[in-house]
Amino acid sequence: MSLLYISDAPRAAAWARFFAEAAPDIAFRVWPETGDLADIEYVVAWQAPSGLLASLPNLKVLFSSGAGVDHVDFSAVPSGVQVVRMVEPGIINGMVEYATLSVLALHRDLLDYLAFQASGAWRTIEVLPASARTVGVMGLGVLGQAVLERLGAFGFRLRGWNRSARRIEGVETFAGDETLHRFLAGCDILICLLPLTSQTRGILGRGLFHALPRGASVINVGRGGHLDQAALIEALDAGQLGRAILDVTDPEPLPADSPLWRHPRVTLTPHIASMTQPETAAPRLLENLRRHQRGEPLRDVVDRQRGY
Ligand code: OXD
Repeated sequence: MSLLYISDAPRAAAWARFFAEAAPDIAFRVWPETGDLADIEYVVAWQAPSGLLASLPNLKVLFSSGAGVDHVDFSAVPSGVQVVRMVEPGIINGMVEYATLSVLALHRDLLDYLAFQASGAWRTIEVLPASARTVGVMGLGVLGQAVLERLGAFGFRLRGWNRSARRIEGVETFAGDETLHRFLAGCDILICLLPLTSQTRGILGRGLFHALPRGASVINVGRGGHLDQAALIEALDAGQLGRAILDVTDPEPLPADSPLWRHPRVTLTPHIASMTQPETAAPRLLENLRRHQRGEPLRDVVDRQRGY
């Protein structure tokens, strides 16, 4: 029985070291050194080379090496194969750090102060307590909940929106499309942590921006496909939105001629908010794989119908 790992060489080396020590019974293969294709029961990949999965007669589980699975072509994954998202402490901590960094930068007007400094201006903006601001998170999965928990420690008022109902202590939660505008109406800072599906594509668009209080800011750490870029620029230029912090764009990398690069109220980072960390991801994946071997249900399985 073997596991095929598909990624870059430095990551592969870290994963291989872990498996050699913690699971010597599993043959750890690194693409393209597959060994006998019939031996492969597990694949770990961001994107498997086209046609590969169908050529593995005994494949049982495809583990995504990232939290999102919108890049997976489900039509190329044989129907009996389960797909599992990567949910591991390294990804969660990275996202909590990035969301906290962004919310505090907006809350404490850091981006304005960087601009004041660049123009040599000694200017102050009234300092508000965290309790005067409401932060709303769209998408209340593991990442969204971890972000809310950390932000709560600063004293922000918290809201969350999710397709299905969730109860989270200290957070005013909303469920389903019919509550979206009520949720948005109270958010000074909005964080998008939704999965990208046909229902959420373009959700950060004109209607949503106008449902936010005037001057609200948006942080997108979901996917570039959630955002209507033209609507964002229009809302920023009209003053409807204060600022946008974007870690993801569509396409990636962002083309050099995109107006987002130079917009004075857009802050961009190149999809680095959070990354799978081999030290924490490999043990987590092995634990899940062992569950599968024992015939127990896998954790973090993707519902193909829903797409997340
Ligand atoms: C992920 C990502 O899905 O890095 O893990 O975006």
